[in-house]
Amino acid sequence: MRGRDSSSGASAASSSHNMSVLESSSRAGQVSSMLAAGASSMRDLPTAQLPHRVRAACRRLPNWCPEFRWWQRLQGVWRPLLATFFLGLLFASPLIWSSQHQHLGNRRAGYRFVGRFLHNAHGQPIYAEATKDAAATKWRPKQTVRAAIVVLARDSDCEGVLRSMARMEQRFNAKFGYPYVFLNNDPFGAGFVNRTSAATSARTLYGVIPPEHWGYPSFVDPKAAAKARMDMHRHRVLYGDRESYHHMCRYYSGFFHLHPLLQEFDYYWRMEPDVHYYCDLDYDPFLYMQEKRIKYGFVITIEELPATIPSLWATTQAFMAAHSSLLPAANLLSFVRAPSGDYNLCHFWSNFELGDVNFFRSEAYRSYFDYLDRTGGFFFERWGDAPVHSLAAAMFLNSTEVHFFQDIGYRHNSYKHCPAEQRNNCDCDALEAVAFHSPSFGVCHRRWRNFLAAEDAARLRTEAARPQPQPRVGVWRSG
Ligand SMILES: Nc1nc2c(ncn2[C@@H]2O[C@H](COP(=O)(O)OP(=O)(O)O)[C@@H](O)[C@H]2O)c(=O)[nH]1
Ligand SMILES: [Mg+2]
Repeated sequence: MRGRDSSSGASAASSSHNMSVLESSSRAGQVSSMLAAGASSMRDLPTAQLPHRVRAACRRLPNWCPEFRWWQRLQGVWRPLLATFFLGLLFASPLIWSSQHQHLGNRRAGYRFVGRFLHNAHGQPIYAEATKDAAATKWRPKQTVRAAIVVLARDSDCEGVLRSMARMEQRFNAKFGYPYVFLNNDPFGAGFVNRTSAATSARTLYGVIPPEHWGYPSFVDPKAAAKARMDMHRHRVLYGDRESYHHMCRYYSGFFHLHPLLQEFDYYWRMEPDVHYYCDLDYDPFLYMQEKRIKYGFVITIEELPATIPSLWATTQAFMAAHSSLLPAANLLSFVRAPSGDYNLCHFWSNFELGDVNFFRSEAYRSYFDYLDRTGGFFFERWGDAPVHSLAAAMFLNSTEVHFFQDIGYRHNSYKHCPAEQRNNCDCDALEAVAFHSPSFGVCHRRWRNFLAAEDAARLRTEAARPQPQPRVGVWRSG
């Protein structure tokens, strides 16, 4: 059976072979007659006229046929050139992929290796080794600046914090992987910890505020503070009646930078629940601040409600008189001082802040805060951390140390900054920024611009008045 089968199989194979030989010899005849009839080369032949092997390939991969014919048409160096290009693309694809998906980190371990060769806009490698601490499961970009995103919140703020985090990650932090530090006067619940840590691939740290940084100091009588809150309620002082709000403002004014969890950091970005970030941020603002020695960054500056700070300016003036040696000659006082000598109420809105933690740890700042605190103004009035930070910046910093991050689109409640220039994929209407900077809202932004312009003009005047160096003329001495 097997012999007969195999012989019949062999004869079938040989007959099909003979047929294909016949077919190909007749096809060869046709091809040569086509060529004789005027086709300049085989590449000009229609598919049906292609040689046997080519047609066989076309039958197997019918969609390839046109491409194949196109490939056949290539002459000279084009074939090796294109082949090299496609092979290069094949090998580069992991690199291209991982540069687009850096935030996936070690979930794509295969790409970690190629990631080591990627560098950010400042020339630093983007990837680093996985950390071995509690966040070992999380993998993060190399930290070139010791910086963190700082969030003061309660468990009840969780939903709002998650919304802010989603925007922060989308616009900035997925690329840079800075850790989050969450602070609370009560321990965070497991729900808050689990949900916020799942919202980022960066490290997340959770800290309880020491009671001595949140409660009443020994020199403030809580009963007197309660009475002051009732007065503020009667006079409709915004948030004046909320006891926890007073503690919050005092904490951000005097203590957040002393929290043990912040000791490993030099810079912070303050984030609040339910804020919006409208534009992509492709550079690292912390690195920018470090390189330019910027100590404080803002996006919105507005006027404070006078009823919240009746005696803050007088107390600040008294401090300046008592500690004049702490004030540098170049400062920002003319930005906050009205022509009358009063406080013009302009302050940097501190729900958005990019700052140098060491500025708040400095002797000058600490003594200013202690001076204010001793008066009890955080409890008997409703001093906000925003005017306190701003007045400190005005006294102790110069114009190169405070930066308006005009390219960061931001909204907190009803106030919004939408960049008019340097719009990087912004999801907000630039015209609204114009509305925001209109006379009714933008008075402090205008004052800031005018302040910088006046400084520039003064610098130019000083430079023009400086005696110009005389051209050096060679003196020839004889003998
Ligand atoms: N842990 C804690 N955080 C608070 C408390 N009060 C306010 N915060 C936080 O402090 C920040 C400012 O508070 P918020 O109510 O947004 O004040 P507003 O921005 O001035 O309206 C936010 O990050 C809040 O989550 C509090 O009693 N405990
Ligand atoms: Mg808020």
